[in-house]
Amino acid sequence: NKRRPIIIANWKLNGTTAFVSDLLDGITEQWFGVHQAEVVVCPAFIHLAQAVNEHLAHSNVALGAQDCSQFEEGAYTGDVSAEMLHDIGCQYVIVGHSERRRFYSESDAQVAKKFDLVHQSMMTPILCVGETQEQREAGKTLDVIKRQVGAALDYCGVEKLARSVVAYEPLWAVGTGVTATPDQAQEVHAFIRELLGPVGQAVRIVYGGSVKANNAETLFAEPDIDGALVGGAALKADDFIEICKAAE
Ligand code: G2H
Repeated sequence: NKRRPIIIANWKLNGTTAFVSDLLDGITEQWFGVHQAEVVVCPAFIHLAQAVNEHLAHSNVALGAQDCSQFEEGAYTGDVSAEMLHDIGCQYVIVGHSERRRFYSESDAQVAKKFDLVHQSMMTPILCVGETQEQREAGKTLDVIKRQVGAALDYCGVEKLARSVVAYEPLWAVGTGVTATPDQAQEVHAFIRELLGPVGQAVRIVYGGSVKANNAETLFAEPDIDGALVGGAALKADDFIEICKAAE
């Protein structure tokens, strides 16, 4: 396929300014070894400006945020809008991460609004979908995926999906050390591509959930896995760069 691989680092709730400097130094120093994959880093909101100013302004590493407000602006204390993220230099925003859905009860409708606002602000959303262990065991995996992708499709239309990244993150594999097998992931990735119809061929669908340097290559060998959303293993530059190289 002709889709360019994309590897996204989701740093979650980690780091200090010193940690962010060291990690970005490590990534940019080893960057010459990554030839093909597009690489995105998603620090916490408060470290975004630092990442742009100290490191990313002069590199090919793209910047993403881990979330954004479902509102455009106004009296929503604590929120950060898509427009603010664009203004500071973000190109990507993760929406609907399983941790947002799980710990903050984000609904499909809220995720769809965020997805739309990211587009309106000229950035690319990374739409996360995935089933729980119970849903998988009950044979409901594809129904759940269809509902989650369908919410964004119904609200925003297929043209916006065509200009997005989708991340499949089975909840039972997120931060647990258990990775979906390449077959399990491939089945869901192919299903998502099918849901998107003809435009699906151009959409990058990445896998997330305990991706490590030692399992990345077999995942990326699957025809519908176009990269990864990496949490824990993205907190060390060496490990993260290994994963980026595995996508070449
Ligand atoms: C899934 C993933 C990145 P981890 O949340 O979003 O994290 O690689 O630690 O499972």
